[in-house]
Amino acid sequence: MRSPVTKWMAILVMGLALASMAGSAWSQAQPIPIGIAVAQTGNIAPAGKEQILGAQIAEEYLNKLGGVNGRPVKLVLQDAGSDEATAIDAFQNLIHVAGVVGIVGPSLSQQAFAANPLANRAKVPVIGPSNTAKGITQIGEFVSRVSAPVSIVTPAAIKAALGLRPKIRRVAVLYARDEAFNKSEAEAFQFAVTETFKLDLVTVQTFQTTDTDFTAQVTSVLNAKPDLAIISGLQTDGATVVKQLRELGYKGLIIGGNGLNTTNIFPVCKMHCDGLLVAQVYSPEFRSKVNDTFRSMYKGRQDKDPTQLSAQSFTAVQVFVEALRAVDKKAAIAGMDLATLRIDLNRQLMSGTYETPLGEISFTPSPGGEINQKYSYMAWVKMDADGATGRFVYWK
Ligand code: 1QQ
Repeated sequence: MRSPVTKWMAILVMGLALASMAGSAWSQAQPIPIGIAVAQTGNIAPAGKEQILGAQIAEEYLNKLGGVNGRPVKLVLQDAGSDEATAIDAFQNLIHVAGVVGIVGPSLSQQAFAANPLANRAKVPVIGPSNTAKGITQIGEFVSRVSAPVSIVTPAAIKAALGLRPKIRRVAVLYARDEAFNKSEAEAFQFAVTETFKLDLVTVQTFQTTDTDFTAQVTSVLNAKPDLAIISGLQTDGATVVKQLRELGYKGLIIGGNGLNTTNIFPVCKMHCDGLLVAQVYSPEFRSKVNDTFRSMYKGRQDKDPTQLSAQSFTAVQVFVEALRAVDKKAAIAGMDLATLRIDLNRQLMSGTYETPLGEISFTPSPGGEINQKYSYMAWVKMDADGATGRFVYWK
């Protein structure tokens, strides 16, 4: 293993070499590097896997269509881990060593608040594939996201729950207090409960994403007698809260936040996942040319429908590639230095409109970068009789 000092020396030397390259024009045949800095390790790695798959399908699909006007793109994968330090390292590497034109990542909002400022200072465009906390795009003008923020998604889930059970009045919220995303999402849920829908917030319980026993919180929730429980956690902790709520006798509806928006929860809450409501900004059933193709390419690899996380990372890569094509048409990328290309690419991507698996999307004007998206959905979890496998069932 290399020592940290040796590692950073190597990065510095390679970075200097790249900096001198950045001044010269790109060769025509060179694939265009796009950085993918999502979780390959740590507690959110299962989400990162889905994101990498979506990005790789986009790479294959877009290169088959000619890449950037004849020149292929190439994903550069760098493990952003599940913490801030690893995400920062990944960003440094992609920006200064790999010389990517832009970055898709990181997986968590918590990491984005730490790593995105580096990219913003270096004038490297970052597209958040799954960062939903309030304040992400305010990090700077080089930061955008294809993930709808919590303020949009959370009221839709409560509205759907009320549609199913109009008599709901008493609401409990449980959330992970150690993640920026969960704090933001829980705040948005609470606002929707008390202000938008004028319901009674009967208890708010917090936990840590590393916790495994939620008996104390669940007991407090049961004592408060809610008819709706809302959980904002990540995959394993969030699904364990669902499981323990049911095991201890909770019978009401449960809404899961974006952290539970994955089939990876099924092995954790098993049959207790059944009936869980999760708001969606992607549906595999959305009919369009690009989504039909994405869905069938995904099914070819996984034998199941794509998840929102995969669709969003596909979309982020697609946005980069379509914006690169547009930049190249205005002034050939082949004659451009990397620093100029990154700035032009950011400007271009923010102003485009894209037909993606998420539907038609665009971004709020600079320095906005917030996604404009037409469609949203609700889904509930339907587990199979064996309690081991299941699926999300969508409705509009
Ligand atoms: C965020 C999220 C996570 C659930 C993405 C994996 O929404 O961190 O903002």
